[in-house]
Amino acid sequence: MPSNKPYYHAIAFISDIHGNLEALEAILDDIKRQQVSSIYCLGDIVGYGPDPMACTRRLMDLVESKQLIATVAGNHDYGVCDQDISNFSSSAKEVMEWTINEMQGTDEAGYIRELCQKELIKKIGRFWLVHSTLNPSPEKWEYLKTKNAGENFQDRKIVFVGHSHVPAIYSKYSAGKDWHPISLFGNDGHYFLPPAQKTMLPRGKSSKSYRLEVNDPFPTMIINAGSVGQPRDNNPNARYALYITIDYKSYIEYRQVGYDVQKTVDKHKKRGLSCDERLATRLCTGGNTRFDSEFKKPDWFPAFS
Ligand SMILES: [Mn+2]
Repeated sequence: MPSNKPYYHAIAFISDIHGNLEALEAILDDIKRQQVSSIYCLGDIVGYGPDPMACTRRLMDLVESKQLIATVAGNHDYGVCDQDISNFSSSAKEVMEWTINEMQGTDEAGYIRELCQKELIKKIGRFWLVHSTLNPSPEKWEYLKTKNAGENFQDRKIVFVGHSHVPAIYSKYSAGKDWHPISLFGNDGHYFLPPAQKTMLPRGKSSKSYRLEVNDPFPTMIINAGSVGQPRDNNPNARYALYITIDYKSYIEYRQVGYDVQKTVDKHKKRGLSCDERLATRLCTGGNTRFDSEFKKPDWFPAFS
């Protein structure tokens, strides 16, 4: 009997989890609700956040149950492996020393190490995965900029990236004509930033922040999936992206999920590193390291000493 149900297939792209277990769990619950077939991870499982072990273990379990199909390492994962963190900012460095110590000799550290020994660019069908850039080579950990944009488009392929913690879609043939230079932080090209919701959704609630129909059947695009555990686009919700196929149409969908940020902030306070107040503030504001008239300090925000 022919079925009238449309064909539906969804792949989830998650990135920059950064040891934020509450955000990761909230995202994984939403992924379940979206009937996702497989998950790809774009790196930075650890760093900044207070739960590097639990987040790594959660991903190891997803590999075991064949839900997480591919992962590429990020620069913070690399920090755990080769322990060369001289290029890190002072807060990233402080947390990395703590993370290395926390993970020392564990199976979780072994998993991260294994990840760092694998290729930093993965090709899976029409998708390319890389944490930073294809060119210059990924281990330079550069950000997408106008000067390296051209080399990062792979003709008739979709490249998924992370690293900047800012969701964005770049298309080489945006206007169906010439390609335009792109810049992550400038305003000089054809790129799209999904609109930012500036307040946290109630815990466990989720919404679609943007859905783009992919009109070209063989598109040439770069997509930044945004950050699960430390967004930096003034939207504090946990974030990820879906690639959805419904019948003959494909869509890129950005999703945002509210999570128990208070719990994560309390873990920062408990950890007591000198950068923890700054990092906790960042989680509440969606990237800013201080509260102001736009991003007010929540009344539950603890006093850090
Ligand atoms: Mn990162």
